[in-house]
Amino acid sequence: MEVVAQIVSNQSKWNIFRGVKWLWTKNKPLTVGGGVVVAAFKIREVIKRRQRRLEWANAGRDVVILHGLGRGLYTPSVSPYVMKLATYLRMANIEHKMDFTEPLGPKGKSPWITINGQSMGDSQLIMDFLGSHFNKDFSSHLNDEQKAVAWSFAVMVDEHLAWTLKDWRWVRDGGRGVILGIGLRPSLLTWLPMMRMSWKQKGFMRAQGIGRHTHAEIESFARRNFRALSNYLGNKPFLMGDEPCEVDCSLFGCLVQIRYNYPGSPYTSLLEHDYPNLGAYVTRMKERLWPDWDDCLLIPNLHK
Ligand SMILES: N[C@@H](CCC(=O)N[C@@H](CS)C(=O)NCC(=O)O)C(=O)O
Repeated sequence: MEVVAQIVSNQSKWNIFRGVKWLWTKNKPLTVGGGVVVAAFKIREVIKRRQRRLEWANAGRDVVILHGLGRGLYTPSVSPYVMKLATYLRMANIEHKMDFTEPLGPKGKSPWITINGQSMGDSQLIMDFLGSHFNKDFSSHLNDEQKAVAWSFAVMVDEHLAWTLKDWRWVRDGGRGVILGIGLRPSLLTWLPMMRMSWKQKGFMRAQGIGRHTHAEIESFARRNFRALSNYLGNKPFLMGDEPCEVDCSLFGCLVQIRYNYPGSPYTSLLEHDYPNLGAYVTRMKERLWPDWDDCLLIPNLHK
């Protein structure tokens, strides 16, 4: 996937270079003027980045800054992985602040964190790190077999279900749900970056493998995941029993996107009608860990 991202970014750099070369042959003063403006913007951005880093480094001992993508109108973030980590921070009662100014971190992905001046990427690695740093283990009461099940479900949700859902979000829906979710109106101005993002995601999905299947095949995988999750959850309040644990953060992060940010998708009704225990689970997790949900939205309390 890194290779695809590299090709995409090299391609756009090459296009910019060709554009500048063309402008230089047509109008040199305009090219120089444009260059000065771009340089001024870049320098301003570098200064701002430095200031932000300094601010994050001084946030306080052991205060986590969670950097994430897309504060939404309906969910605190439109990213399942950001919701996963934000939910974990709440479950572990770790002091944290959200930041949406620099969503992509050291691994070029969202979320990432800054803690005590150090940055770190990947929701799972971050959770593992925070768990040992703050001495939190929500799965300690599980036996080895249950731990194996919990880990398998976490991997299924993060590395399979989430990818099947990307097919709806970025390919079938072309990013429309995301545009609406972050409070923008579908227009030429919003469609162009979304088309670029959608194209980029298609490349990732092809490299991962899921993007080589038909929509129907991908949807059947997703439905199989939902069935397995619903069957395993049964009448339990949380996936592994009476109390939420780490795997619930992954599951909630994914399912909550379906409930709020997948308008028109076949998955929304699946959650509410076919597997109502999963729908009730989302509500339960939200009430338990996000009592201030409405305050965390892009426009606080808009839907109250
Ligand atoms: N394994 C990573 C996955 C993170 C991920 O894929 N994040 C998406 C947002 S939902 C992202 O950063 N997408 C931007 C991109 O791929 O360029 C994690 O768990 O943190």
